[in-house]
Amino acid sequence: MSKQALDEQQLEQFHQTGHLTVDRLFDSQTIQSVLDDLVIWSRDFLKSLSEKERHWYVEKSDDETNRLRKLDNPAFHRESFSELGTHALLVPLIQQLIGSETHLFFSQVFMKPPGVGGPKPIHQDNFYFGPDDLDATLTVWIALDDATTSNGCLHYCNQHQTEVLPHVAPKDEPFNLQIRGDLRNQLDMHPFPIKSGGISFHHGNTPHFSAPNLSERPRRAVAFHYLRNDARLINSGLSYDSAMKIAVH
Ligand SMILES: O=C(O)CCC(=O)C(=O)O
Repeated sequence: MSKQALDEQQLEQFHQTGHLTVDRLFDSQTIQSVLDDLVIWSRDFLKSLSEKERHWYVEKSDDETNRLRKLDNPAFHRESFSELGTHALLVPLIQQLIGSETHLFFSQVFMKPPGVGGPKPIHQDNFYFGPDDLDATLTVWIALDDATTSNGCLHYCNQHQTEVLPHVAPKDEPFNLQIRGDLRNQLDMHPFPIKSGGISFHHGNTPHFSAPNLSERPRRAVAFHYLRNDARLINSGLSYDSAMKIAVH
């Protein structure tokens, strides 16, 4: 395994735009073993859900199969994901972007089943996390399938944001926090397609969204969220269980 480092141009791009795409960091064998585990976990998880939980985790659709929209804390629950989030190819890049002493505090698998995978509205992760230092969080989004403009790749604003903007959520969808309408209309958003095994890094202040999956192909991805060890989440929109922290070396 040859170690990689981000070059000056990549670091500059991250600091200017708030995001950076790195193609094919992980090979197809590594990604396939994560996907195999995801299929098993998803099946078991769907069976275990109560009616109330289904509202949070399952896409609205008439199709009774394969409708899970997300899974929380994969890095805590599944070894395949904790290995990916602390992988020797990834850790040096995280350290270059936010510092050498960090931990993984939360992770999520985002799934967009073909045809029914819904949008993730425009938001800044730091609104959810509420860190005391806005530069201390980093999201590492790894494409498990090719993410394209038709199956719901991420869209980013290319202008680094120094502030966290006000967010609102629809009454029946507290998980869908989004930047207030008048403010989101001023943001210039662009799609960033990425192949399976590629990584999209984003700063916690970077506005991003994903569109619905209108294609016949799944779009699955895992997002790992890291925090510098000297920072604290003091004003979080959701609660994060500190017992689920994973050290990153
Ligand atoms: O994968 C998606 O559709 C949304 C991802 C996201 O919002 C995030 O990683 O912060």
